[in-house]
Amino acid sequence: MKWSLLLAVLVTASADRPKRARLADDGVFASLQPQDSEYRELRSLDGVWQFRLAPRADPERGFRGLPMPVPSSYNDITEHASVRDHLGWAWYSTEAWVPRSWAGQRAVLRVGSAHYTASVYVNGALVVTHSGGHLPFAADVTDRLQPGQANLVTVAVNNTLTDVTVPQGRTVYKDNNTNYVYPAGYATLEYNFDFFNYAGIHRPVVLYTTPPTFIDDVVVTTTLENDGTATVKYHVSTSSRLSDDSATIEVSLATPDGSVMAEAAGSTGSISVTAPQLWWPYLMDAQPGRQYTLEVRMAAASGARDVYRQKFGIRQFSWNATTLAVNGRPVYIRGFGMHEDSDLRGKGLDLPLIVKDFNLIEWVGANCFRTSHYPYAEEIMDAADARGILVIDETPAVSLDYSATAGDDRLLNEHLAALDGMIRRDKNRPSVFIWSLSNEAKTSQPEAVPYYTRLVNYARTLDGTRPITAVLNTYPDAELVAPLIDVVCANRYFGWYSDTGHTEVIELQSEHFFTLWHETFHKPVINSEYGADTVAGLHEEPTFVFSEEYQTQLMARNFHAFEAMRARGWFAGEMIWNFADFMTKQDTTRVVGNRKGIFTRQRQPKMAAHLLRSRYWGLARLTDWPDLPLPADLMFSDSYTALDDDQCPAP
Ligand code: BDP
Repeated sequence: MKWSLLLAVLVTASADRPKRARLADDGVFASLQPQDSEYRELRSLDGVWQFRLAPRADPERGFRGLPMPVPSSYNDITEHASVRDHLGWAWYSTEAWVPRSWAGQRAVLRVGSAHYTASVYVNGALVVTHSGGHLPFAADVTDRLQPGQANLVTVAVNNTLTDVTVPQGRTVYKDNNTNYVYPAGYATLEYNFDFFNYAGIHRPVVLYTTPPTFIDDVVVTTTLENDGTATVKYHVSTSSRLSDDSATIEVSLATPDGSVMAEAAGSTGSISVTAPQLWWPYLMDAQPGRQYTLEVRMAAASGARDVYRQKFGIRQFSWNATTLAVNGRPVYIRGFGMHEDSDLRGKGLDLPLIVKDFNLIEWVGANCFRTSHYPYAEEIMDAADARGILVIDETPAVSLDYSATAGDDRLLNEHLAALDGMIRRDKNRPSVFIWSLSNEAKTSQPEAVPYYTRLVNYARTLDGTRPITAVLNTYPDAELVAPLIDVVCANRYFGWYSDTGHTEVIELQSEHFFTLWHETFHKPVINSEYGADTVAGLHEEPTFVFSEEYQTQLMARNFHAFEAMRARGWFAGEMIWNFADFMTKQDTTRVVGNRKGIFTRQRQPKMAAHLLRSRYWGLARLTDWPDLPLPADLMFSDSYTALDDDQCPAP
């Protein structure tokens, strides 16, 4: 490893460190997922990179060279609390061999995500800066890469959060505290959101080629017609490094089993599909997640050729004041709030974990999750598309307080950029059902109205085919943003954060609260979070907080209310918090993380998982598929879909 070159980068970096640049300024469009094709070559740079932390007081000096896996959060990989709790810049580097055959091609370096601010250098030259974790960014590195030799790739990431990052946080300097004594310059990062601020290169890093003139973006939308056919509309954009190269486009459409059924020419077009094989959610059809492929072929006057294969599903979402529907059939959400989180890798991409999580989602019989509280990896979204799991796709705007930035648009601009990146990245995904603008922002403050008006309008200009939500934790009488959105998602922890220990009030309170949401705003209402921290293996009967019995009892009480409201037609779904236990900052209210998982952090079921499984399968049978055979090993009957007082007696 050329440490001398890395140190040179470290030294120049402080001078040349970007202030803050939008992707459009110095990056390239990163929304098309990189793929190999007959005209493109994709190389993974994942592996063990060299890693150094920069001391906060002296960011030019890296120290402590360590091996570090990419992708992964760096926090839990070493034995040092100073790495776990590091605040500021961290430097990664690796060498990437580039074959001679890449000469004459356009080359792109793409980072799936890095948290929070990142600066990327190739052979010591800055090629792109990006702020915001959870979304991809890329740079055209054609002029920086040296084909036929090893190239030094350096990525600096900084986990510092401020009042104008999304999410927000702040560096608190404590050495002038009058009550406690601290070392000089002592500071910590403080934030209000309830998950660990993991940092590092979280998703794959790739180098890929395209021809000099290339396919830059593909947008596909589908509508179902009254005569049973479907219309597939597409739009292809191309770009060129050459000054005046013109390109022509041809497309062919392949069915889910791979047979080509239609051809068309032109960068914009519309294809009619008879007897479409619709994309359905899991347990709504025997074959959920069916996807077509639009093969896009480009031929340029210069002789350049490019091919990109875009998957999509033929399906249509609709919504009104009470109901959400897929392909004209009402859908009731049986879901989860989740996190990208696991032992050792933190928020780093982990394929065994992804496949296991989807196996568990299917095992439980869920049909939806929310990407709480940030857009998830493309590999997770691919699995949702393929397995028919609906997704509420959420920006990283968790617990925002925009009143702190009144009169300053930087926070809104950062939020808009994240929304833009998320919608552009995920627009073609059949699984993405609802766009969520934020989680638990201060939506009863007057500043919320102009702020959210901008967000909602922007989201609607990018995509008019899906409803919009913002996940709320206010009360209906104080809420100001709900009139702007299509679906009310509300979080509320009856029997946990209020009336702790008293499950007997849940049914009454839940029914009252969610009914008020519907009566006030006349929109479909989803309970987007409810739950209880539960230490796996802790048992208490009669129930006591933190025991497995308490979690299941709290759920059963909620199910009573959900059933009553579901019968009224406007209650559109339930999403338990959380799929699995997850890490948080150290806190007196968290016993090594948030324990509201139905599964442990290692993905083993708590008692609650079996209960939820019986409810979700029972619901699937009631709402979507009357003859659905229930799994033979289901532990309970599907009684929680048809509760009566004997099954859940009052105390
Ligand atoms: C909700 C938040 C979520 C938390 C949860 C909890 O949306 O991020 O983890 O509370 O306290 O308010 O468990």
